[in-house]
Amino acid sequence: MDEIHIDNLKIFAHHGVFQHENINGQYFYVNAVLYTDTENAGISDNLELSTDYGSVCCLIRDIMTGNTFRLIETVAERIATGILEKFPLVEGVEIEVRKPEAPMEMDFESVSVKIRRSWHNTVIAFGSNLGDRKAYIENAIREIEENSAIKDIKVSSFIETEPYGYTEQPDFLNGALICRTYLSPEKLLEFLHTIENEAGRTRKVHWGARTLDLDIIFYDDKIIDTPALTVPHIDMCNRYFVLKPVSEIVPYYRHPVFNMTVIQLLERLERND
Ligand code: PH2
Ligand code: MG
Ligand code: MG
Repeated sequence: MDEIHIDNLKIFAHHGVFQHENINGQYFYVNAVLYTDTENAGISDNLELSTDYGSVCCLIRDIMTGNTFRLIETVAERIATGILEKFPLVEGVEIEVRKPEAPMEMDFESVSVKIRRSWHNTVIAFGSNLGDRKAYIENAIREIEENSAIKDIKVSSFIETEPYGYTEQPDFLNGALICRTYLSPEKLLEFLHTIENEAGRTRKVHWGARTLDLDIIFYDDKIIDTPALTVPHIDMCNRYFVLKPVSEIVPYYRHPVFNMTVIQLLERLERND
């Protein structure tokens, strides 16, 4: 990916853990790398097809002077997500915030934080088999759409499916969506859990009936195996109610473990049934 660099943008601001820092202020220096494809702009010589570094510098200044944060971690986080939200051609950013006048009675050049944030593709499956199933799902999609950390959402059609696994429960309404997010898988999962909880989801019976279930199916081509999260979804290859809607929106998304596309996984499942 091509890069646009902003080096040592000097800004007077009031961030810090100590009160005297918040009152007196000090100079901060910001380094930014914008990961973006510059080929179209380079060929056409048209700024509209690139990202104006001047506008990015103004945004950095406004975030730094319009807020007082305790941590340079927060300064960096807000700059990174601010740029990703405001400049659609920027795929990722690296932000370094330096503080050469940090209040320490020692000889040092500067202290700094450097973070990387970028847009990721993620596929989320949803299901409901209690109450107004369509309303629970539509409300969840609305909440996902309203989150500024998520963009480019494409939703499948909804399908009626018989319960899989524990079969003594009502039929499901299922579907899937693909979107882009700068949330980490863990933060995305937290966000999906808050939507499930707002839908009155209880977790008494494992695999029991539920007002709303939101599962992360894919996150880029990442493989995650932690107690809290397994990505790709552990049982997706055996689930028609996942593969069918996912195949409708991203038939050629490739499962990073089995190295098969969604459409191939669906055909394999239908052959074996
Ligand atoms: N979800 C389950 C278990 N079984 N069956 C159908 N048809 N649809 C689901 O979403 C579903 C299921 C656990 O999440
Ligand atoms: Mg599930
Ligand atoms: Mg779940």
